[in-house]
Amino acid sequence: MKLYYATGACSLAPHIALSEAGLPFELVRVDLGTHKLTNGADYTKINPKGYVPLLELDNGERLSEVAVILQYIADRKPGTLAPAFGSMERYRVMEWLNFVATEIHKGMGPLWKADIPESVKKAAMDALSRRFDYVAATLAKQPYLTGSSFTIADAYLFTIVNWHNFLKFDLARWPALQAFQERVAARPKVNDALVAEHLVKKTAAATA
Ligand SMILES: N[C@@H](CCC(=O)N[C@@H](CS)C(=O)NCC(=O)O)C(=O)O
Repeated sequence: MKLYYATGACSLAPHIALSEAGLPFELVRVDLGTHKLTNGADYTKINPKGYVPLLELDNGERLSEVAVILQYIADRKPGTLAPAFGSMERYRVMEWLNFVATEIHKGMGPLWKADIPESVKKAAMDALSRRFDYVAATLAKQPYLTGSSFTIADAYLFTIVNWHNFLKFDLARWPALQAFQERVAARPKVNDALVAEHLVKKTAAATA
């Protein structure tokens, strides 16, 4: 499989899932400023949506949308990163995936834009803070979103909340969320993905 990605973007979530699942994959970097690959190819010819992530299967078929790609990856290794399709536990993971996609990922959009008035950014951050309150209350009771096991929903949440490093907002207001970020970052396979995207240096734990 080939994962089209941009450094630190939401494509980090499927990158983490591929790494955690132990599946063979190739990374193809996309410059989101020019929509070109490093070899100069036009990415919009590969994905007309223009955005990352995109997963290219070995048969050449292409799959987009973070929450769907994550489930495709999880289902290649049943029982590791998501419960069985059709089970109530799976619907809980899907409920979180949709929440992260629509309430957190897309809720963060205005914070990235330089040409948006401060009042709009403040309203976006206020809404986001209420979502973080909800997530943090869950994570105060259990290590991962759906309980004691790491799932694709955690990979997605971690990826999006990691943007606080670029957007410079403080997570200290949500200690359980801050602890979650540290817990996920310490997973050796997550560290591998972060290192591959040059977001962190390799840790001693990850080399063990
Ligand atoms: N609905 C899409 C959203 C993906 C998305 O927002 N990708 C961003 C990076 S995190 C992107 O590539 N933006 C550049 C663009 O839209 O041209 C999904 O779930 O995959």
